Amino acid sequence: MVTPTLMDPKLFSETGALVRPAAVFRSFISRDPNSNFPAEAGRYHLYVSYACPWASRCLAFLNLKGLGKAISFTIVKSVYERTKDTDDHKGWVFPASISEEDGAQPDPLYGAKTIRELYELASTNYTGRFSVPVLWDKKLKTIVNNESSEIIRMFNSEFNEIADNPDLDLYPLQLRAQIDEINEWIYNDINNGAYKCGFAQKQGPYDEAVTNLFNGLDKCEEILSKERYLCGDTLTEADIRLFKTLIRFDAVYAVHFKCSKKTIREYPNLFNYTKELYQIPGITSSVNMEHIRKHYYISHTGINPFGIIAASPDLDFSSPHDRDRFTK
Ligand SMILES: N[C@@H](CCC(=O)N[C@@H](CS)C(=O)NCC(=O)O)C(=O)O
Repeated sequence: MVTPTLMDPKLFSETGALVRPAAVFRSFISRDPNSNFPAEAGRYHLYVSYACPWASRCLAFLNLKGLGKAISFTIVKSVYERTKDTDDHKGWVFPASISEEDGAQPDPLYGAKTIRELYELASTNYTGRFSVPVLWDKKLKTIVNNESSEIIRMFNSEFNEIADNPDLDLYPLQLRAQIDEINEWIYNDINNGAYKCGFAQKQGPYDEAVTNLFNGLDKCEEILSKERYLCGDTLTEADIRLFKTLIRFDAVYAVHFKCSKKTIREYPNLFNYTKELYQIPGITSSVNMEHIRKHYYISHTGINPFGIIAASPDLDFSSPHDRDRFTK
């Protein structure tokens, strides 16, 4: 059986709207040493793509929390390739050597050629998507979790005894309700909203998605005109989640996904906020614009059949931003 990708017709409702399937591996790593998956240095490995907004937010958390020594990671190649000779599935693959593509690395654990192989190693009867991120347990040789919203929570709170940056809390108790509420509409209207625009198969669902997307961005612009971050003066998980969409927006989503009403650089607060977040070192190193641009324009053959990579706008996210104006 060939596992679906986002281009698969089964992932669309009868109205032609994209319906993103839920991740399958949902175990939790815990700080409790007696749990099934205790937080231990050297035990877990993160497989990610720089191109994928969901996977690369895990990498940002790993960097920000200072977990680089405790949790190893590997970056896949930017563009989907055939994953088996015997069927037509295309998905994430590893390079054969470190020199094949800048930023991508061979699988150091099993010499796997594809992410699919890892799913098949973890489960013999798996029928879901072969998606990244994959949080792998080297000891039990299995996937702990492949849902980024849960992986970032584990990185935030469960590894503090071995993290270099244990005091950074991106999901603080007093802001949890507010973060959850913001995440909900930002995910639906903006993070996944851009995908709903890009993969819509009928005009109606596209029109609805693009309206909701720009209403959502207008709402963020309004919040960020009054506050430094989405939840006030504290950087939180909600900001990292929004950032991963904003950094892709002008170079990819505006063109490739037809998110064309406005660019992020036309929103003064959103643009300066994107620059501020980009300039935080753990976030900078989670962004690779080459992988991002190549992935979307070349891998999504259903919406860009000739694989032409659109010219990049002239954007410098390293240039000065104005967000210090909120410093008290
Ligand atoms: N629920 C997942 C979604 C991850 C996801 O959709 N990843 C995409 C890349 S952006 C993927 O790996 N797709 C491969 C496929 O569909 O075959 C998460 O947030 O972790």
